[in-house]
Amino acid sequence: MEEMWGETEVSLDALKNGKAKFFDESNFGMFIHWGLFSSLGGVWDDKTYYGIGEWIMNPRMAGIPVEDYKQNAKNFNPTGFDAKKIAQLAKDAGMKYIVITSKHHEGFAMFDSKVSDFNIVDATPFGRDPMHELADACHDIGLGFGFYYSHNQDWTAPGGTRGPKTDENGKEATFKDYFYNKCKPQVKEICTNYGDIDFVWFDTPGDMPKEYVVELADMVRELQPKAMMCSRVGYGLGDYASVGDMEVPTKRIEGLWETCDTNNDSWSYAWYDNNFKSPKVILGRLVETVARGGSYLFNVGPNQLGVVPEIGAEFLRETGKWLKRYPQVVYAAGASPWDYKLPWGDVTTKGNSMYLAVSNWPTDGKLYLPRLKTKIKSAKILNPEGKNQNVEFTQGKDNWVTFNVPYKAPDQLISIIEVEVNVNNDEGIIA
Ligand code: H79
Repeated sequence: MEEMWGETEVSLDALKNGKAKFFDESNFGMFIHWGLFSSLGGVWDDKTYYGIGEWIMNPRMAGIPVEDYKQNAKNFNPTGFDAKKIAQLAKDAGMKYIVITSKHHEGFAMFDSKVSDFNIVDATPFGRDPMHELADACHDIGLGFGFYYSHNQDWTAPGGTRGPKTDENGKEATFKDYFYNKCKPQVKEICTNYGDIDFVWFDTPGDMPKEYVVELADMVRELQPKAMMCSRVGYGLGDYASVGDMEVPTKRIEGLWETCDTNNDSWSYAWYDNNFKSPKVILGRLVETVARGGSYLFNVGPNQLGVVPEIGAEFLRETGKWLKRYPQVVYAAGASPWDYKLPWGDVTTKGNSMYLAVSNWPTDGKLYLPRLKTKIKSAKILNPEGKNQNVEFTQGKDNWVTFNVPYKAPDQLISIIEVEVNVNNDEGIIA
């Protein structure tokens, strides 16, 4: 976990007071990066900039002047945006919640803001509040919902980190000006106007002064007591830790945490970015994250019309079909008894069961488990049609287990062998 993403220390209150239960058991959510940058799709002035699309304004990419960037809002008319369809996609994918960018570093509010008119309702021909539509769609369909908000960086607001150093009148602007004129009042809006929200996802606290972070976090707690706050708020004030962008940790991490990953290489839509993760890769990374003890927040980037690119959407639906076959492997599942990934895949647990999620099915009919400290009662290949198949095994003196498995992988994506053991996994390490 890298420092730049903010703190990884979190308080344990959320677990103690029970508000973490939904997050803890979900294990799979949808992240959505959508903003004014989506209208550019990686292109400025007829030139394509490779990288993460939402950073196009930055000097290391196109270096777009603030005024030019703001003018572009006139061209943003995402008439294809359909909140219900996106919520349905998340549901079909087997995701349990959605977190969407209400304002990214560019400073453009994707919601109806009375605080700054650089927002989707006032500055574009679109004139709708898509955050409202999505919040409602999630509530209706039974998904959790939350907002991403870039609280420190704001590249277009006077005084925001990496933003203009003066205001419209040429007067010097400080971070304090930005904080009280825009950041705090906008966070108040997203925490007031969209009903109960489940997540508030801040990002890149950098060296934002602690007093402001505390003030912001206190306000969120007061307005949305049930919302889970991501550790990237800074100074250890979050409810759950967020590890580095696109990082699936290689070692077990205790406590509540989440990894955020994206469906291709960019977070926001970029026309050239077709490097979509296949259902097998998505599922592999999801299972690996759960096996290390965490939750997987998987991103899609709707385009200039507000539509999720179809290849990514289709891959998510396939992912969801697998999760319907083996829901027990992911939802409310615990970490692997092993601290690391195994050669053929990974392991999740629940009660007296271990789920061996086999991505690389062995070609020689033998699957090994290293040093298991408890006796195995039974092992079976899970079959979605209900025809589970018992698996023969031997448990050697050195506690290595050998399973005799068929030569052909039972599932084209990831096959599951359920292993019943004597010890309840929730009560202690068994490997
Ligand atoms: O919202 C996503 C990213 O935009 C955000 N976090 C995730 C969830 C993020 N904020 N900061 N960073 C990521 C660090 C980004 C650094 C870089 Fe770059 C952006 C490296 C490559 C692109 C700036 C532009 C430095 C080189 C080019």
